[in-house]
Amino acid sequence: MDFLKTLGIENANCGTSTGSTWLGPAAGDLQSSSPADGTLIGALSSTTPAQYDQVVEKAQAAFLEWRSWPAPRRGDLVRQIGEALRQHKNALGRLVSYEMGKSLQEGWGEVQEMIDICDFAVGLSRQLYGLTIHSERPGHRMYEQYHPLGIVGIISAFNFPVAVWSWNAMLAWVCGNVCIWKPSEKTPLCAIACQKIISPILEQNNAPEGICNLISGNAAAGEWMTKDHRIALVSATGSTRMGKAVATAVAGRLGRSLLELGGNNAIIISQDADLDIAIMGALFGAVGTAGQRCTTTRRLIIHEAVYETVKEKLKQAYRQLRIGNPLDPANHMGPLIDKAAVQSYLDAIEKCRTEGGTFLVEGGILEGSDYKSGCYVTPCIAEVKSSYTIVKEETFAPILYLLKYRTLDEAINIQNAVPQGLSSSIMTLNLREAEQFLSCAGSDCGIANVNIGTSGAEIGGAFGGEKETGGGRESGSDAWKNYMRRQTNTINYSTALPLAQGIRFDL
Ligand code: UN1
Repeated sequence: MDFLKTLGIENANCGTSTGSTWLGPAAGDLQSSSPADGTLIGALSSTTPAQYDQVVEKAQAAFLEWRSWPAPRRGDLVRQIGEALRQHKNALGRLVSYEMGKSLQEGWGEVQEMIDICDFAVGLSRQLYGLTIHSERPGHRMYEQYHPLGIVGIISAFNFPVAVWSWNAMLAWVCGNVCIWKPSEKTPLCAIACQKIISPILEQNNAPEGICNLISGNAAAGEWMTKDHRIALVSATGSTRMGKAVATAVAGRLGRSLLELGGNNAIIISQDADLDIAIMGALFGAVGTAGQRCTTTRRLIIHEAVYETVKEKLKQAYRQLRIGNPLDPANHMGPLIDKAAVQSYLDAIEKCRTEGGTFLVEGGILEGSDYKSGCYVTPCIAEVKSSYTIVKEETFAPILYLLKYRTLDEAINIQNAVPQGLSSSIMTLNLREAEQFLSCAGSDCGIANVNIGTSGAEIGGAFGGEKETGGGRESGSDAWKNYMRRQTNTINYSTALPLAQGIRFDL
């Protein structure tokens, strides 16, 4: 595993860092195994409560200096991080693939997503625009400006072990914040690798120690941040259950949270669809990342006129899938993250069958020497009714549900009739259908696409969703505003003091 050496993490044993400094001693209590082959890749140490306090204090001190750096200078540091990520794209992409289990193509894609957000953030560092507003009073001027918040706590999930952190961190930094990252305990080495890539750049630029912090451990380490009034914003990615706990704790102290939670994404396939595009979009959406993206396609809502044809084409396409070691570029799909995920997949299949679902492509655990980690499963397809409870749940696994519709109104109702609201698509060449889907009476999701699948969003758009997806927006567009506080300024350059609303207050 030459990439472990290239990234300097063969002997990673610390899990807490304030930038270039690693806080010991190393306990080795947190272990990371590859779902690809079951190998123990490394052991590191969970952050202790005392170390957490040290990190927060460093971060607070660093903020006082960092916020006064001109934003374009902060952007230049992010530009250098983007350059370093380009140099490490191969090795870091391999580590993502090995520690998380996604295909190598997707591992590299994830690092590319980090590079893209760096470029985006560099441009932003020369913008961060506010508005000017006309005052009702003579000789007065109004404007609004944006200031950094302070410490941004980032809780990230195993499925995008590096990219989603970078969406948050790169924007937070150019905005003048400092970050504390608590990665998933299932993918800690990816986080350590990022810290090691970035720390020489921090040193070369004399950036204050404490702008780029890492803490490690299980959910408890994340909870410290949600309850800590010193953490101005907690940005959390993960399940709806986790998000509700974060939202409640942060709201209890009137802090800010930014949530990117579960999805239950559907593609509507109309009778006017280009079926080749529809099948490829559905295939990547459903089996890419082994169904472990928040944007994974979980439901296909298919017009009755093309239902049988789509079924046949899907069956054929699924037969051609290659499942195996994610580092082998010939494979489309790797393992699930761990055995608990395999169990959830089996439970969902069982539940679907009990509710009356019929399986068009059967699921199951793959066995044999290539699959010795026990985490490899077969992607499956079931015909269901939208009333089934399992169809309303997000199971982080490659299970695709098929539903039939007659009118577009009915299809849109089915698509919206789940608690989650992240991503959605329609496959149609019919302009009227596409526009109805995109109208306010159409999809209720944060992302709505035409003739592309539900997953694989570009970083330039705001990313996030409605309802139980949490309502947050990260990455592109004006998502940067989440990382800043807005200040309205009114300046009087006249020789009088007129009051707003014409109020008289004379002596
Ligand atoms: C996630 O699964 O948490 O749109 C993020 C996509 C990726 C990001 C997914 N760009 O599928």
